[in-house]
Amino acid sequence: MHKVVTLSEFILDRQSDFPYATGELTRLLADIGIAAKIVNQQVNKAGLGDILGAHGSENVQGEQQQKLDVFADEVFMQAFKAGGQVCGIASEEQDEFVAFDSDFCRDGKYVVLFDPLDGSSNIDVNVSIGTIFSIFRRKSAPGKPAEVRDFLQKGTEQVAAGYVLYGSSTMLVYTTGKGVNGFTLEPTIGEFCLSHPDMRIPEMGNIYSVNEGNWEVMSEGVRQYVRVCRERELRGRYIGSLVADFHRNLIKGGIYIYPGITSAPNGKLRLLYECAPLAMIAEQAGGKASDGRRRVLDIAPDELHQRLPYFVGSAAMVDEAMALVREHDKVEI
Ligand code: AHM
Ligand code: MG
Repeated sequence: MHKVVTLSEFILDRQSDFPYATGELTRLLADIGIAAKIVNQQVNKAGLGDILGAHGSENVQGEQQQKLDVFADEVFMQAFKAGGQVCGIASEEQDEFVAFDSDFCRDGKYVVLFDPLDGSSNIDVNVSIGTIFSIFRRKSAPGKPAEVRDFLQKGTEQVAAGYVLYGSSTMLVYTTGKGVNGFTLEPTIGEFCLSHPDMRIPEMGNIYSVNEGNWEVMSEGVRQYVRVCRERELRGRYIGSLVADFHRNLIKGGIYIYPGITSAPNGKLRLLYECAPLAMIAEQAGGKASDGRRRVLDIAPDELHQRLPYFVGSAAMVDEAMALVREHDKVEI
């Protein structure tokens, strides 16, 4: 029998990757693993909400059923608040960043930006959803409340990034800039176990993921690339949950595209807690991520909830899409 390596063991073993590490990032990553397990438990019984509610007995506090994305937001936020390594967070669910005001948290070295439950329109129909997170070292001085500049950092500054996929099994995939590793939750022991060590995305894949319902409102460059994919008879696969589409393409090879469209020239996805963290994972696995002109990780954010067109996945596919976008969409570089 192989030795099973749990997430906590793995994180501890890797602490020495950071010569000056004091264990804070290690603890922070471990806290993310715990929050993920709590959210997973609720996600797995999402469909039971009404049944249990009707019986009235299961919700012991007699509380109203909470929306799962709000629940996930609170679970992750509380985990970061309780850990003491994080001085503030920003979340898709909250308009402004939150600076944690206890003395304990003000000393925290890190900020976390996250999308607590991405693809939430898929919750009610039992389709995979995910959590995405991005961790930066703060810019402001420790001991003071977090400031907006702590959050508006380029993707290249991320110290760690990852996602949790609540799918047919639950996985946590993360990077600290030294490759990508994936862990699968083993429900019988309640632990994430290393299942996908050193993940690499194939240079070229045969999957393209784009909402072709947007065909009429996407740019000619993107259409040209989609035509190339169709001519090659690649597989069109679009779940509508970024984490799930990204994860499949990471393993099998492929490209995910959410382009700018007429009504939303910057597309739909958010730079800081959707695009940049997955771009770090993609690059660490040998892939690429671009907004059509620029490497996503080089983009300096202007605001917390900034959106951008997104092309991510196998390096050769992203390059080819970029070449067509440059040729047909007359973008300035
Ligand atoms: P959300 O953050 O509101 O859940 O939106 C993000 C999701 C992604 O997971 C998914 O890839 C995309 O929106 C799907 O959008 P569309 O339905 O426009 O194709
Ligand atoms: Mg989202």
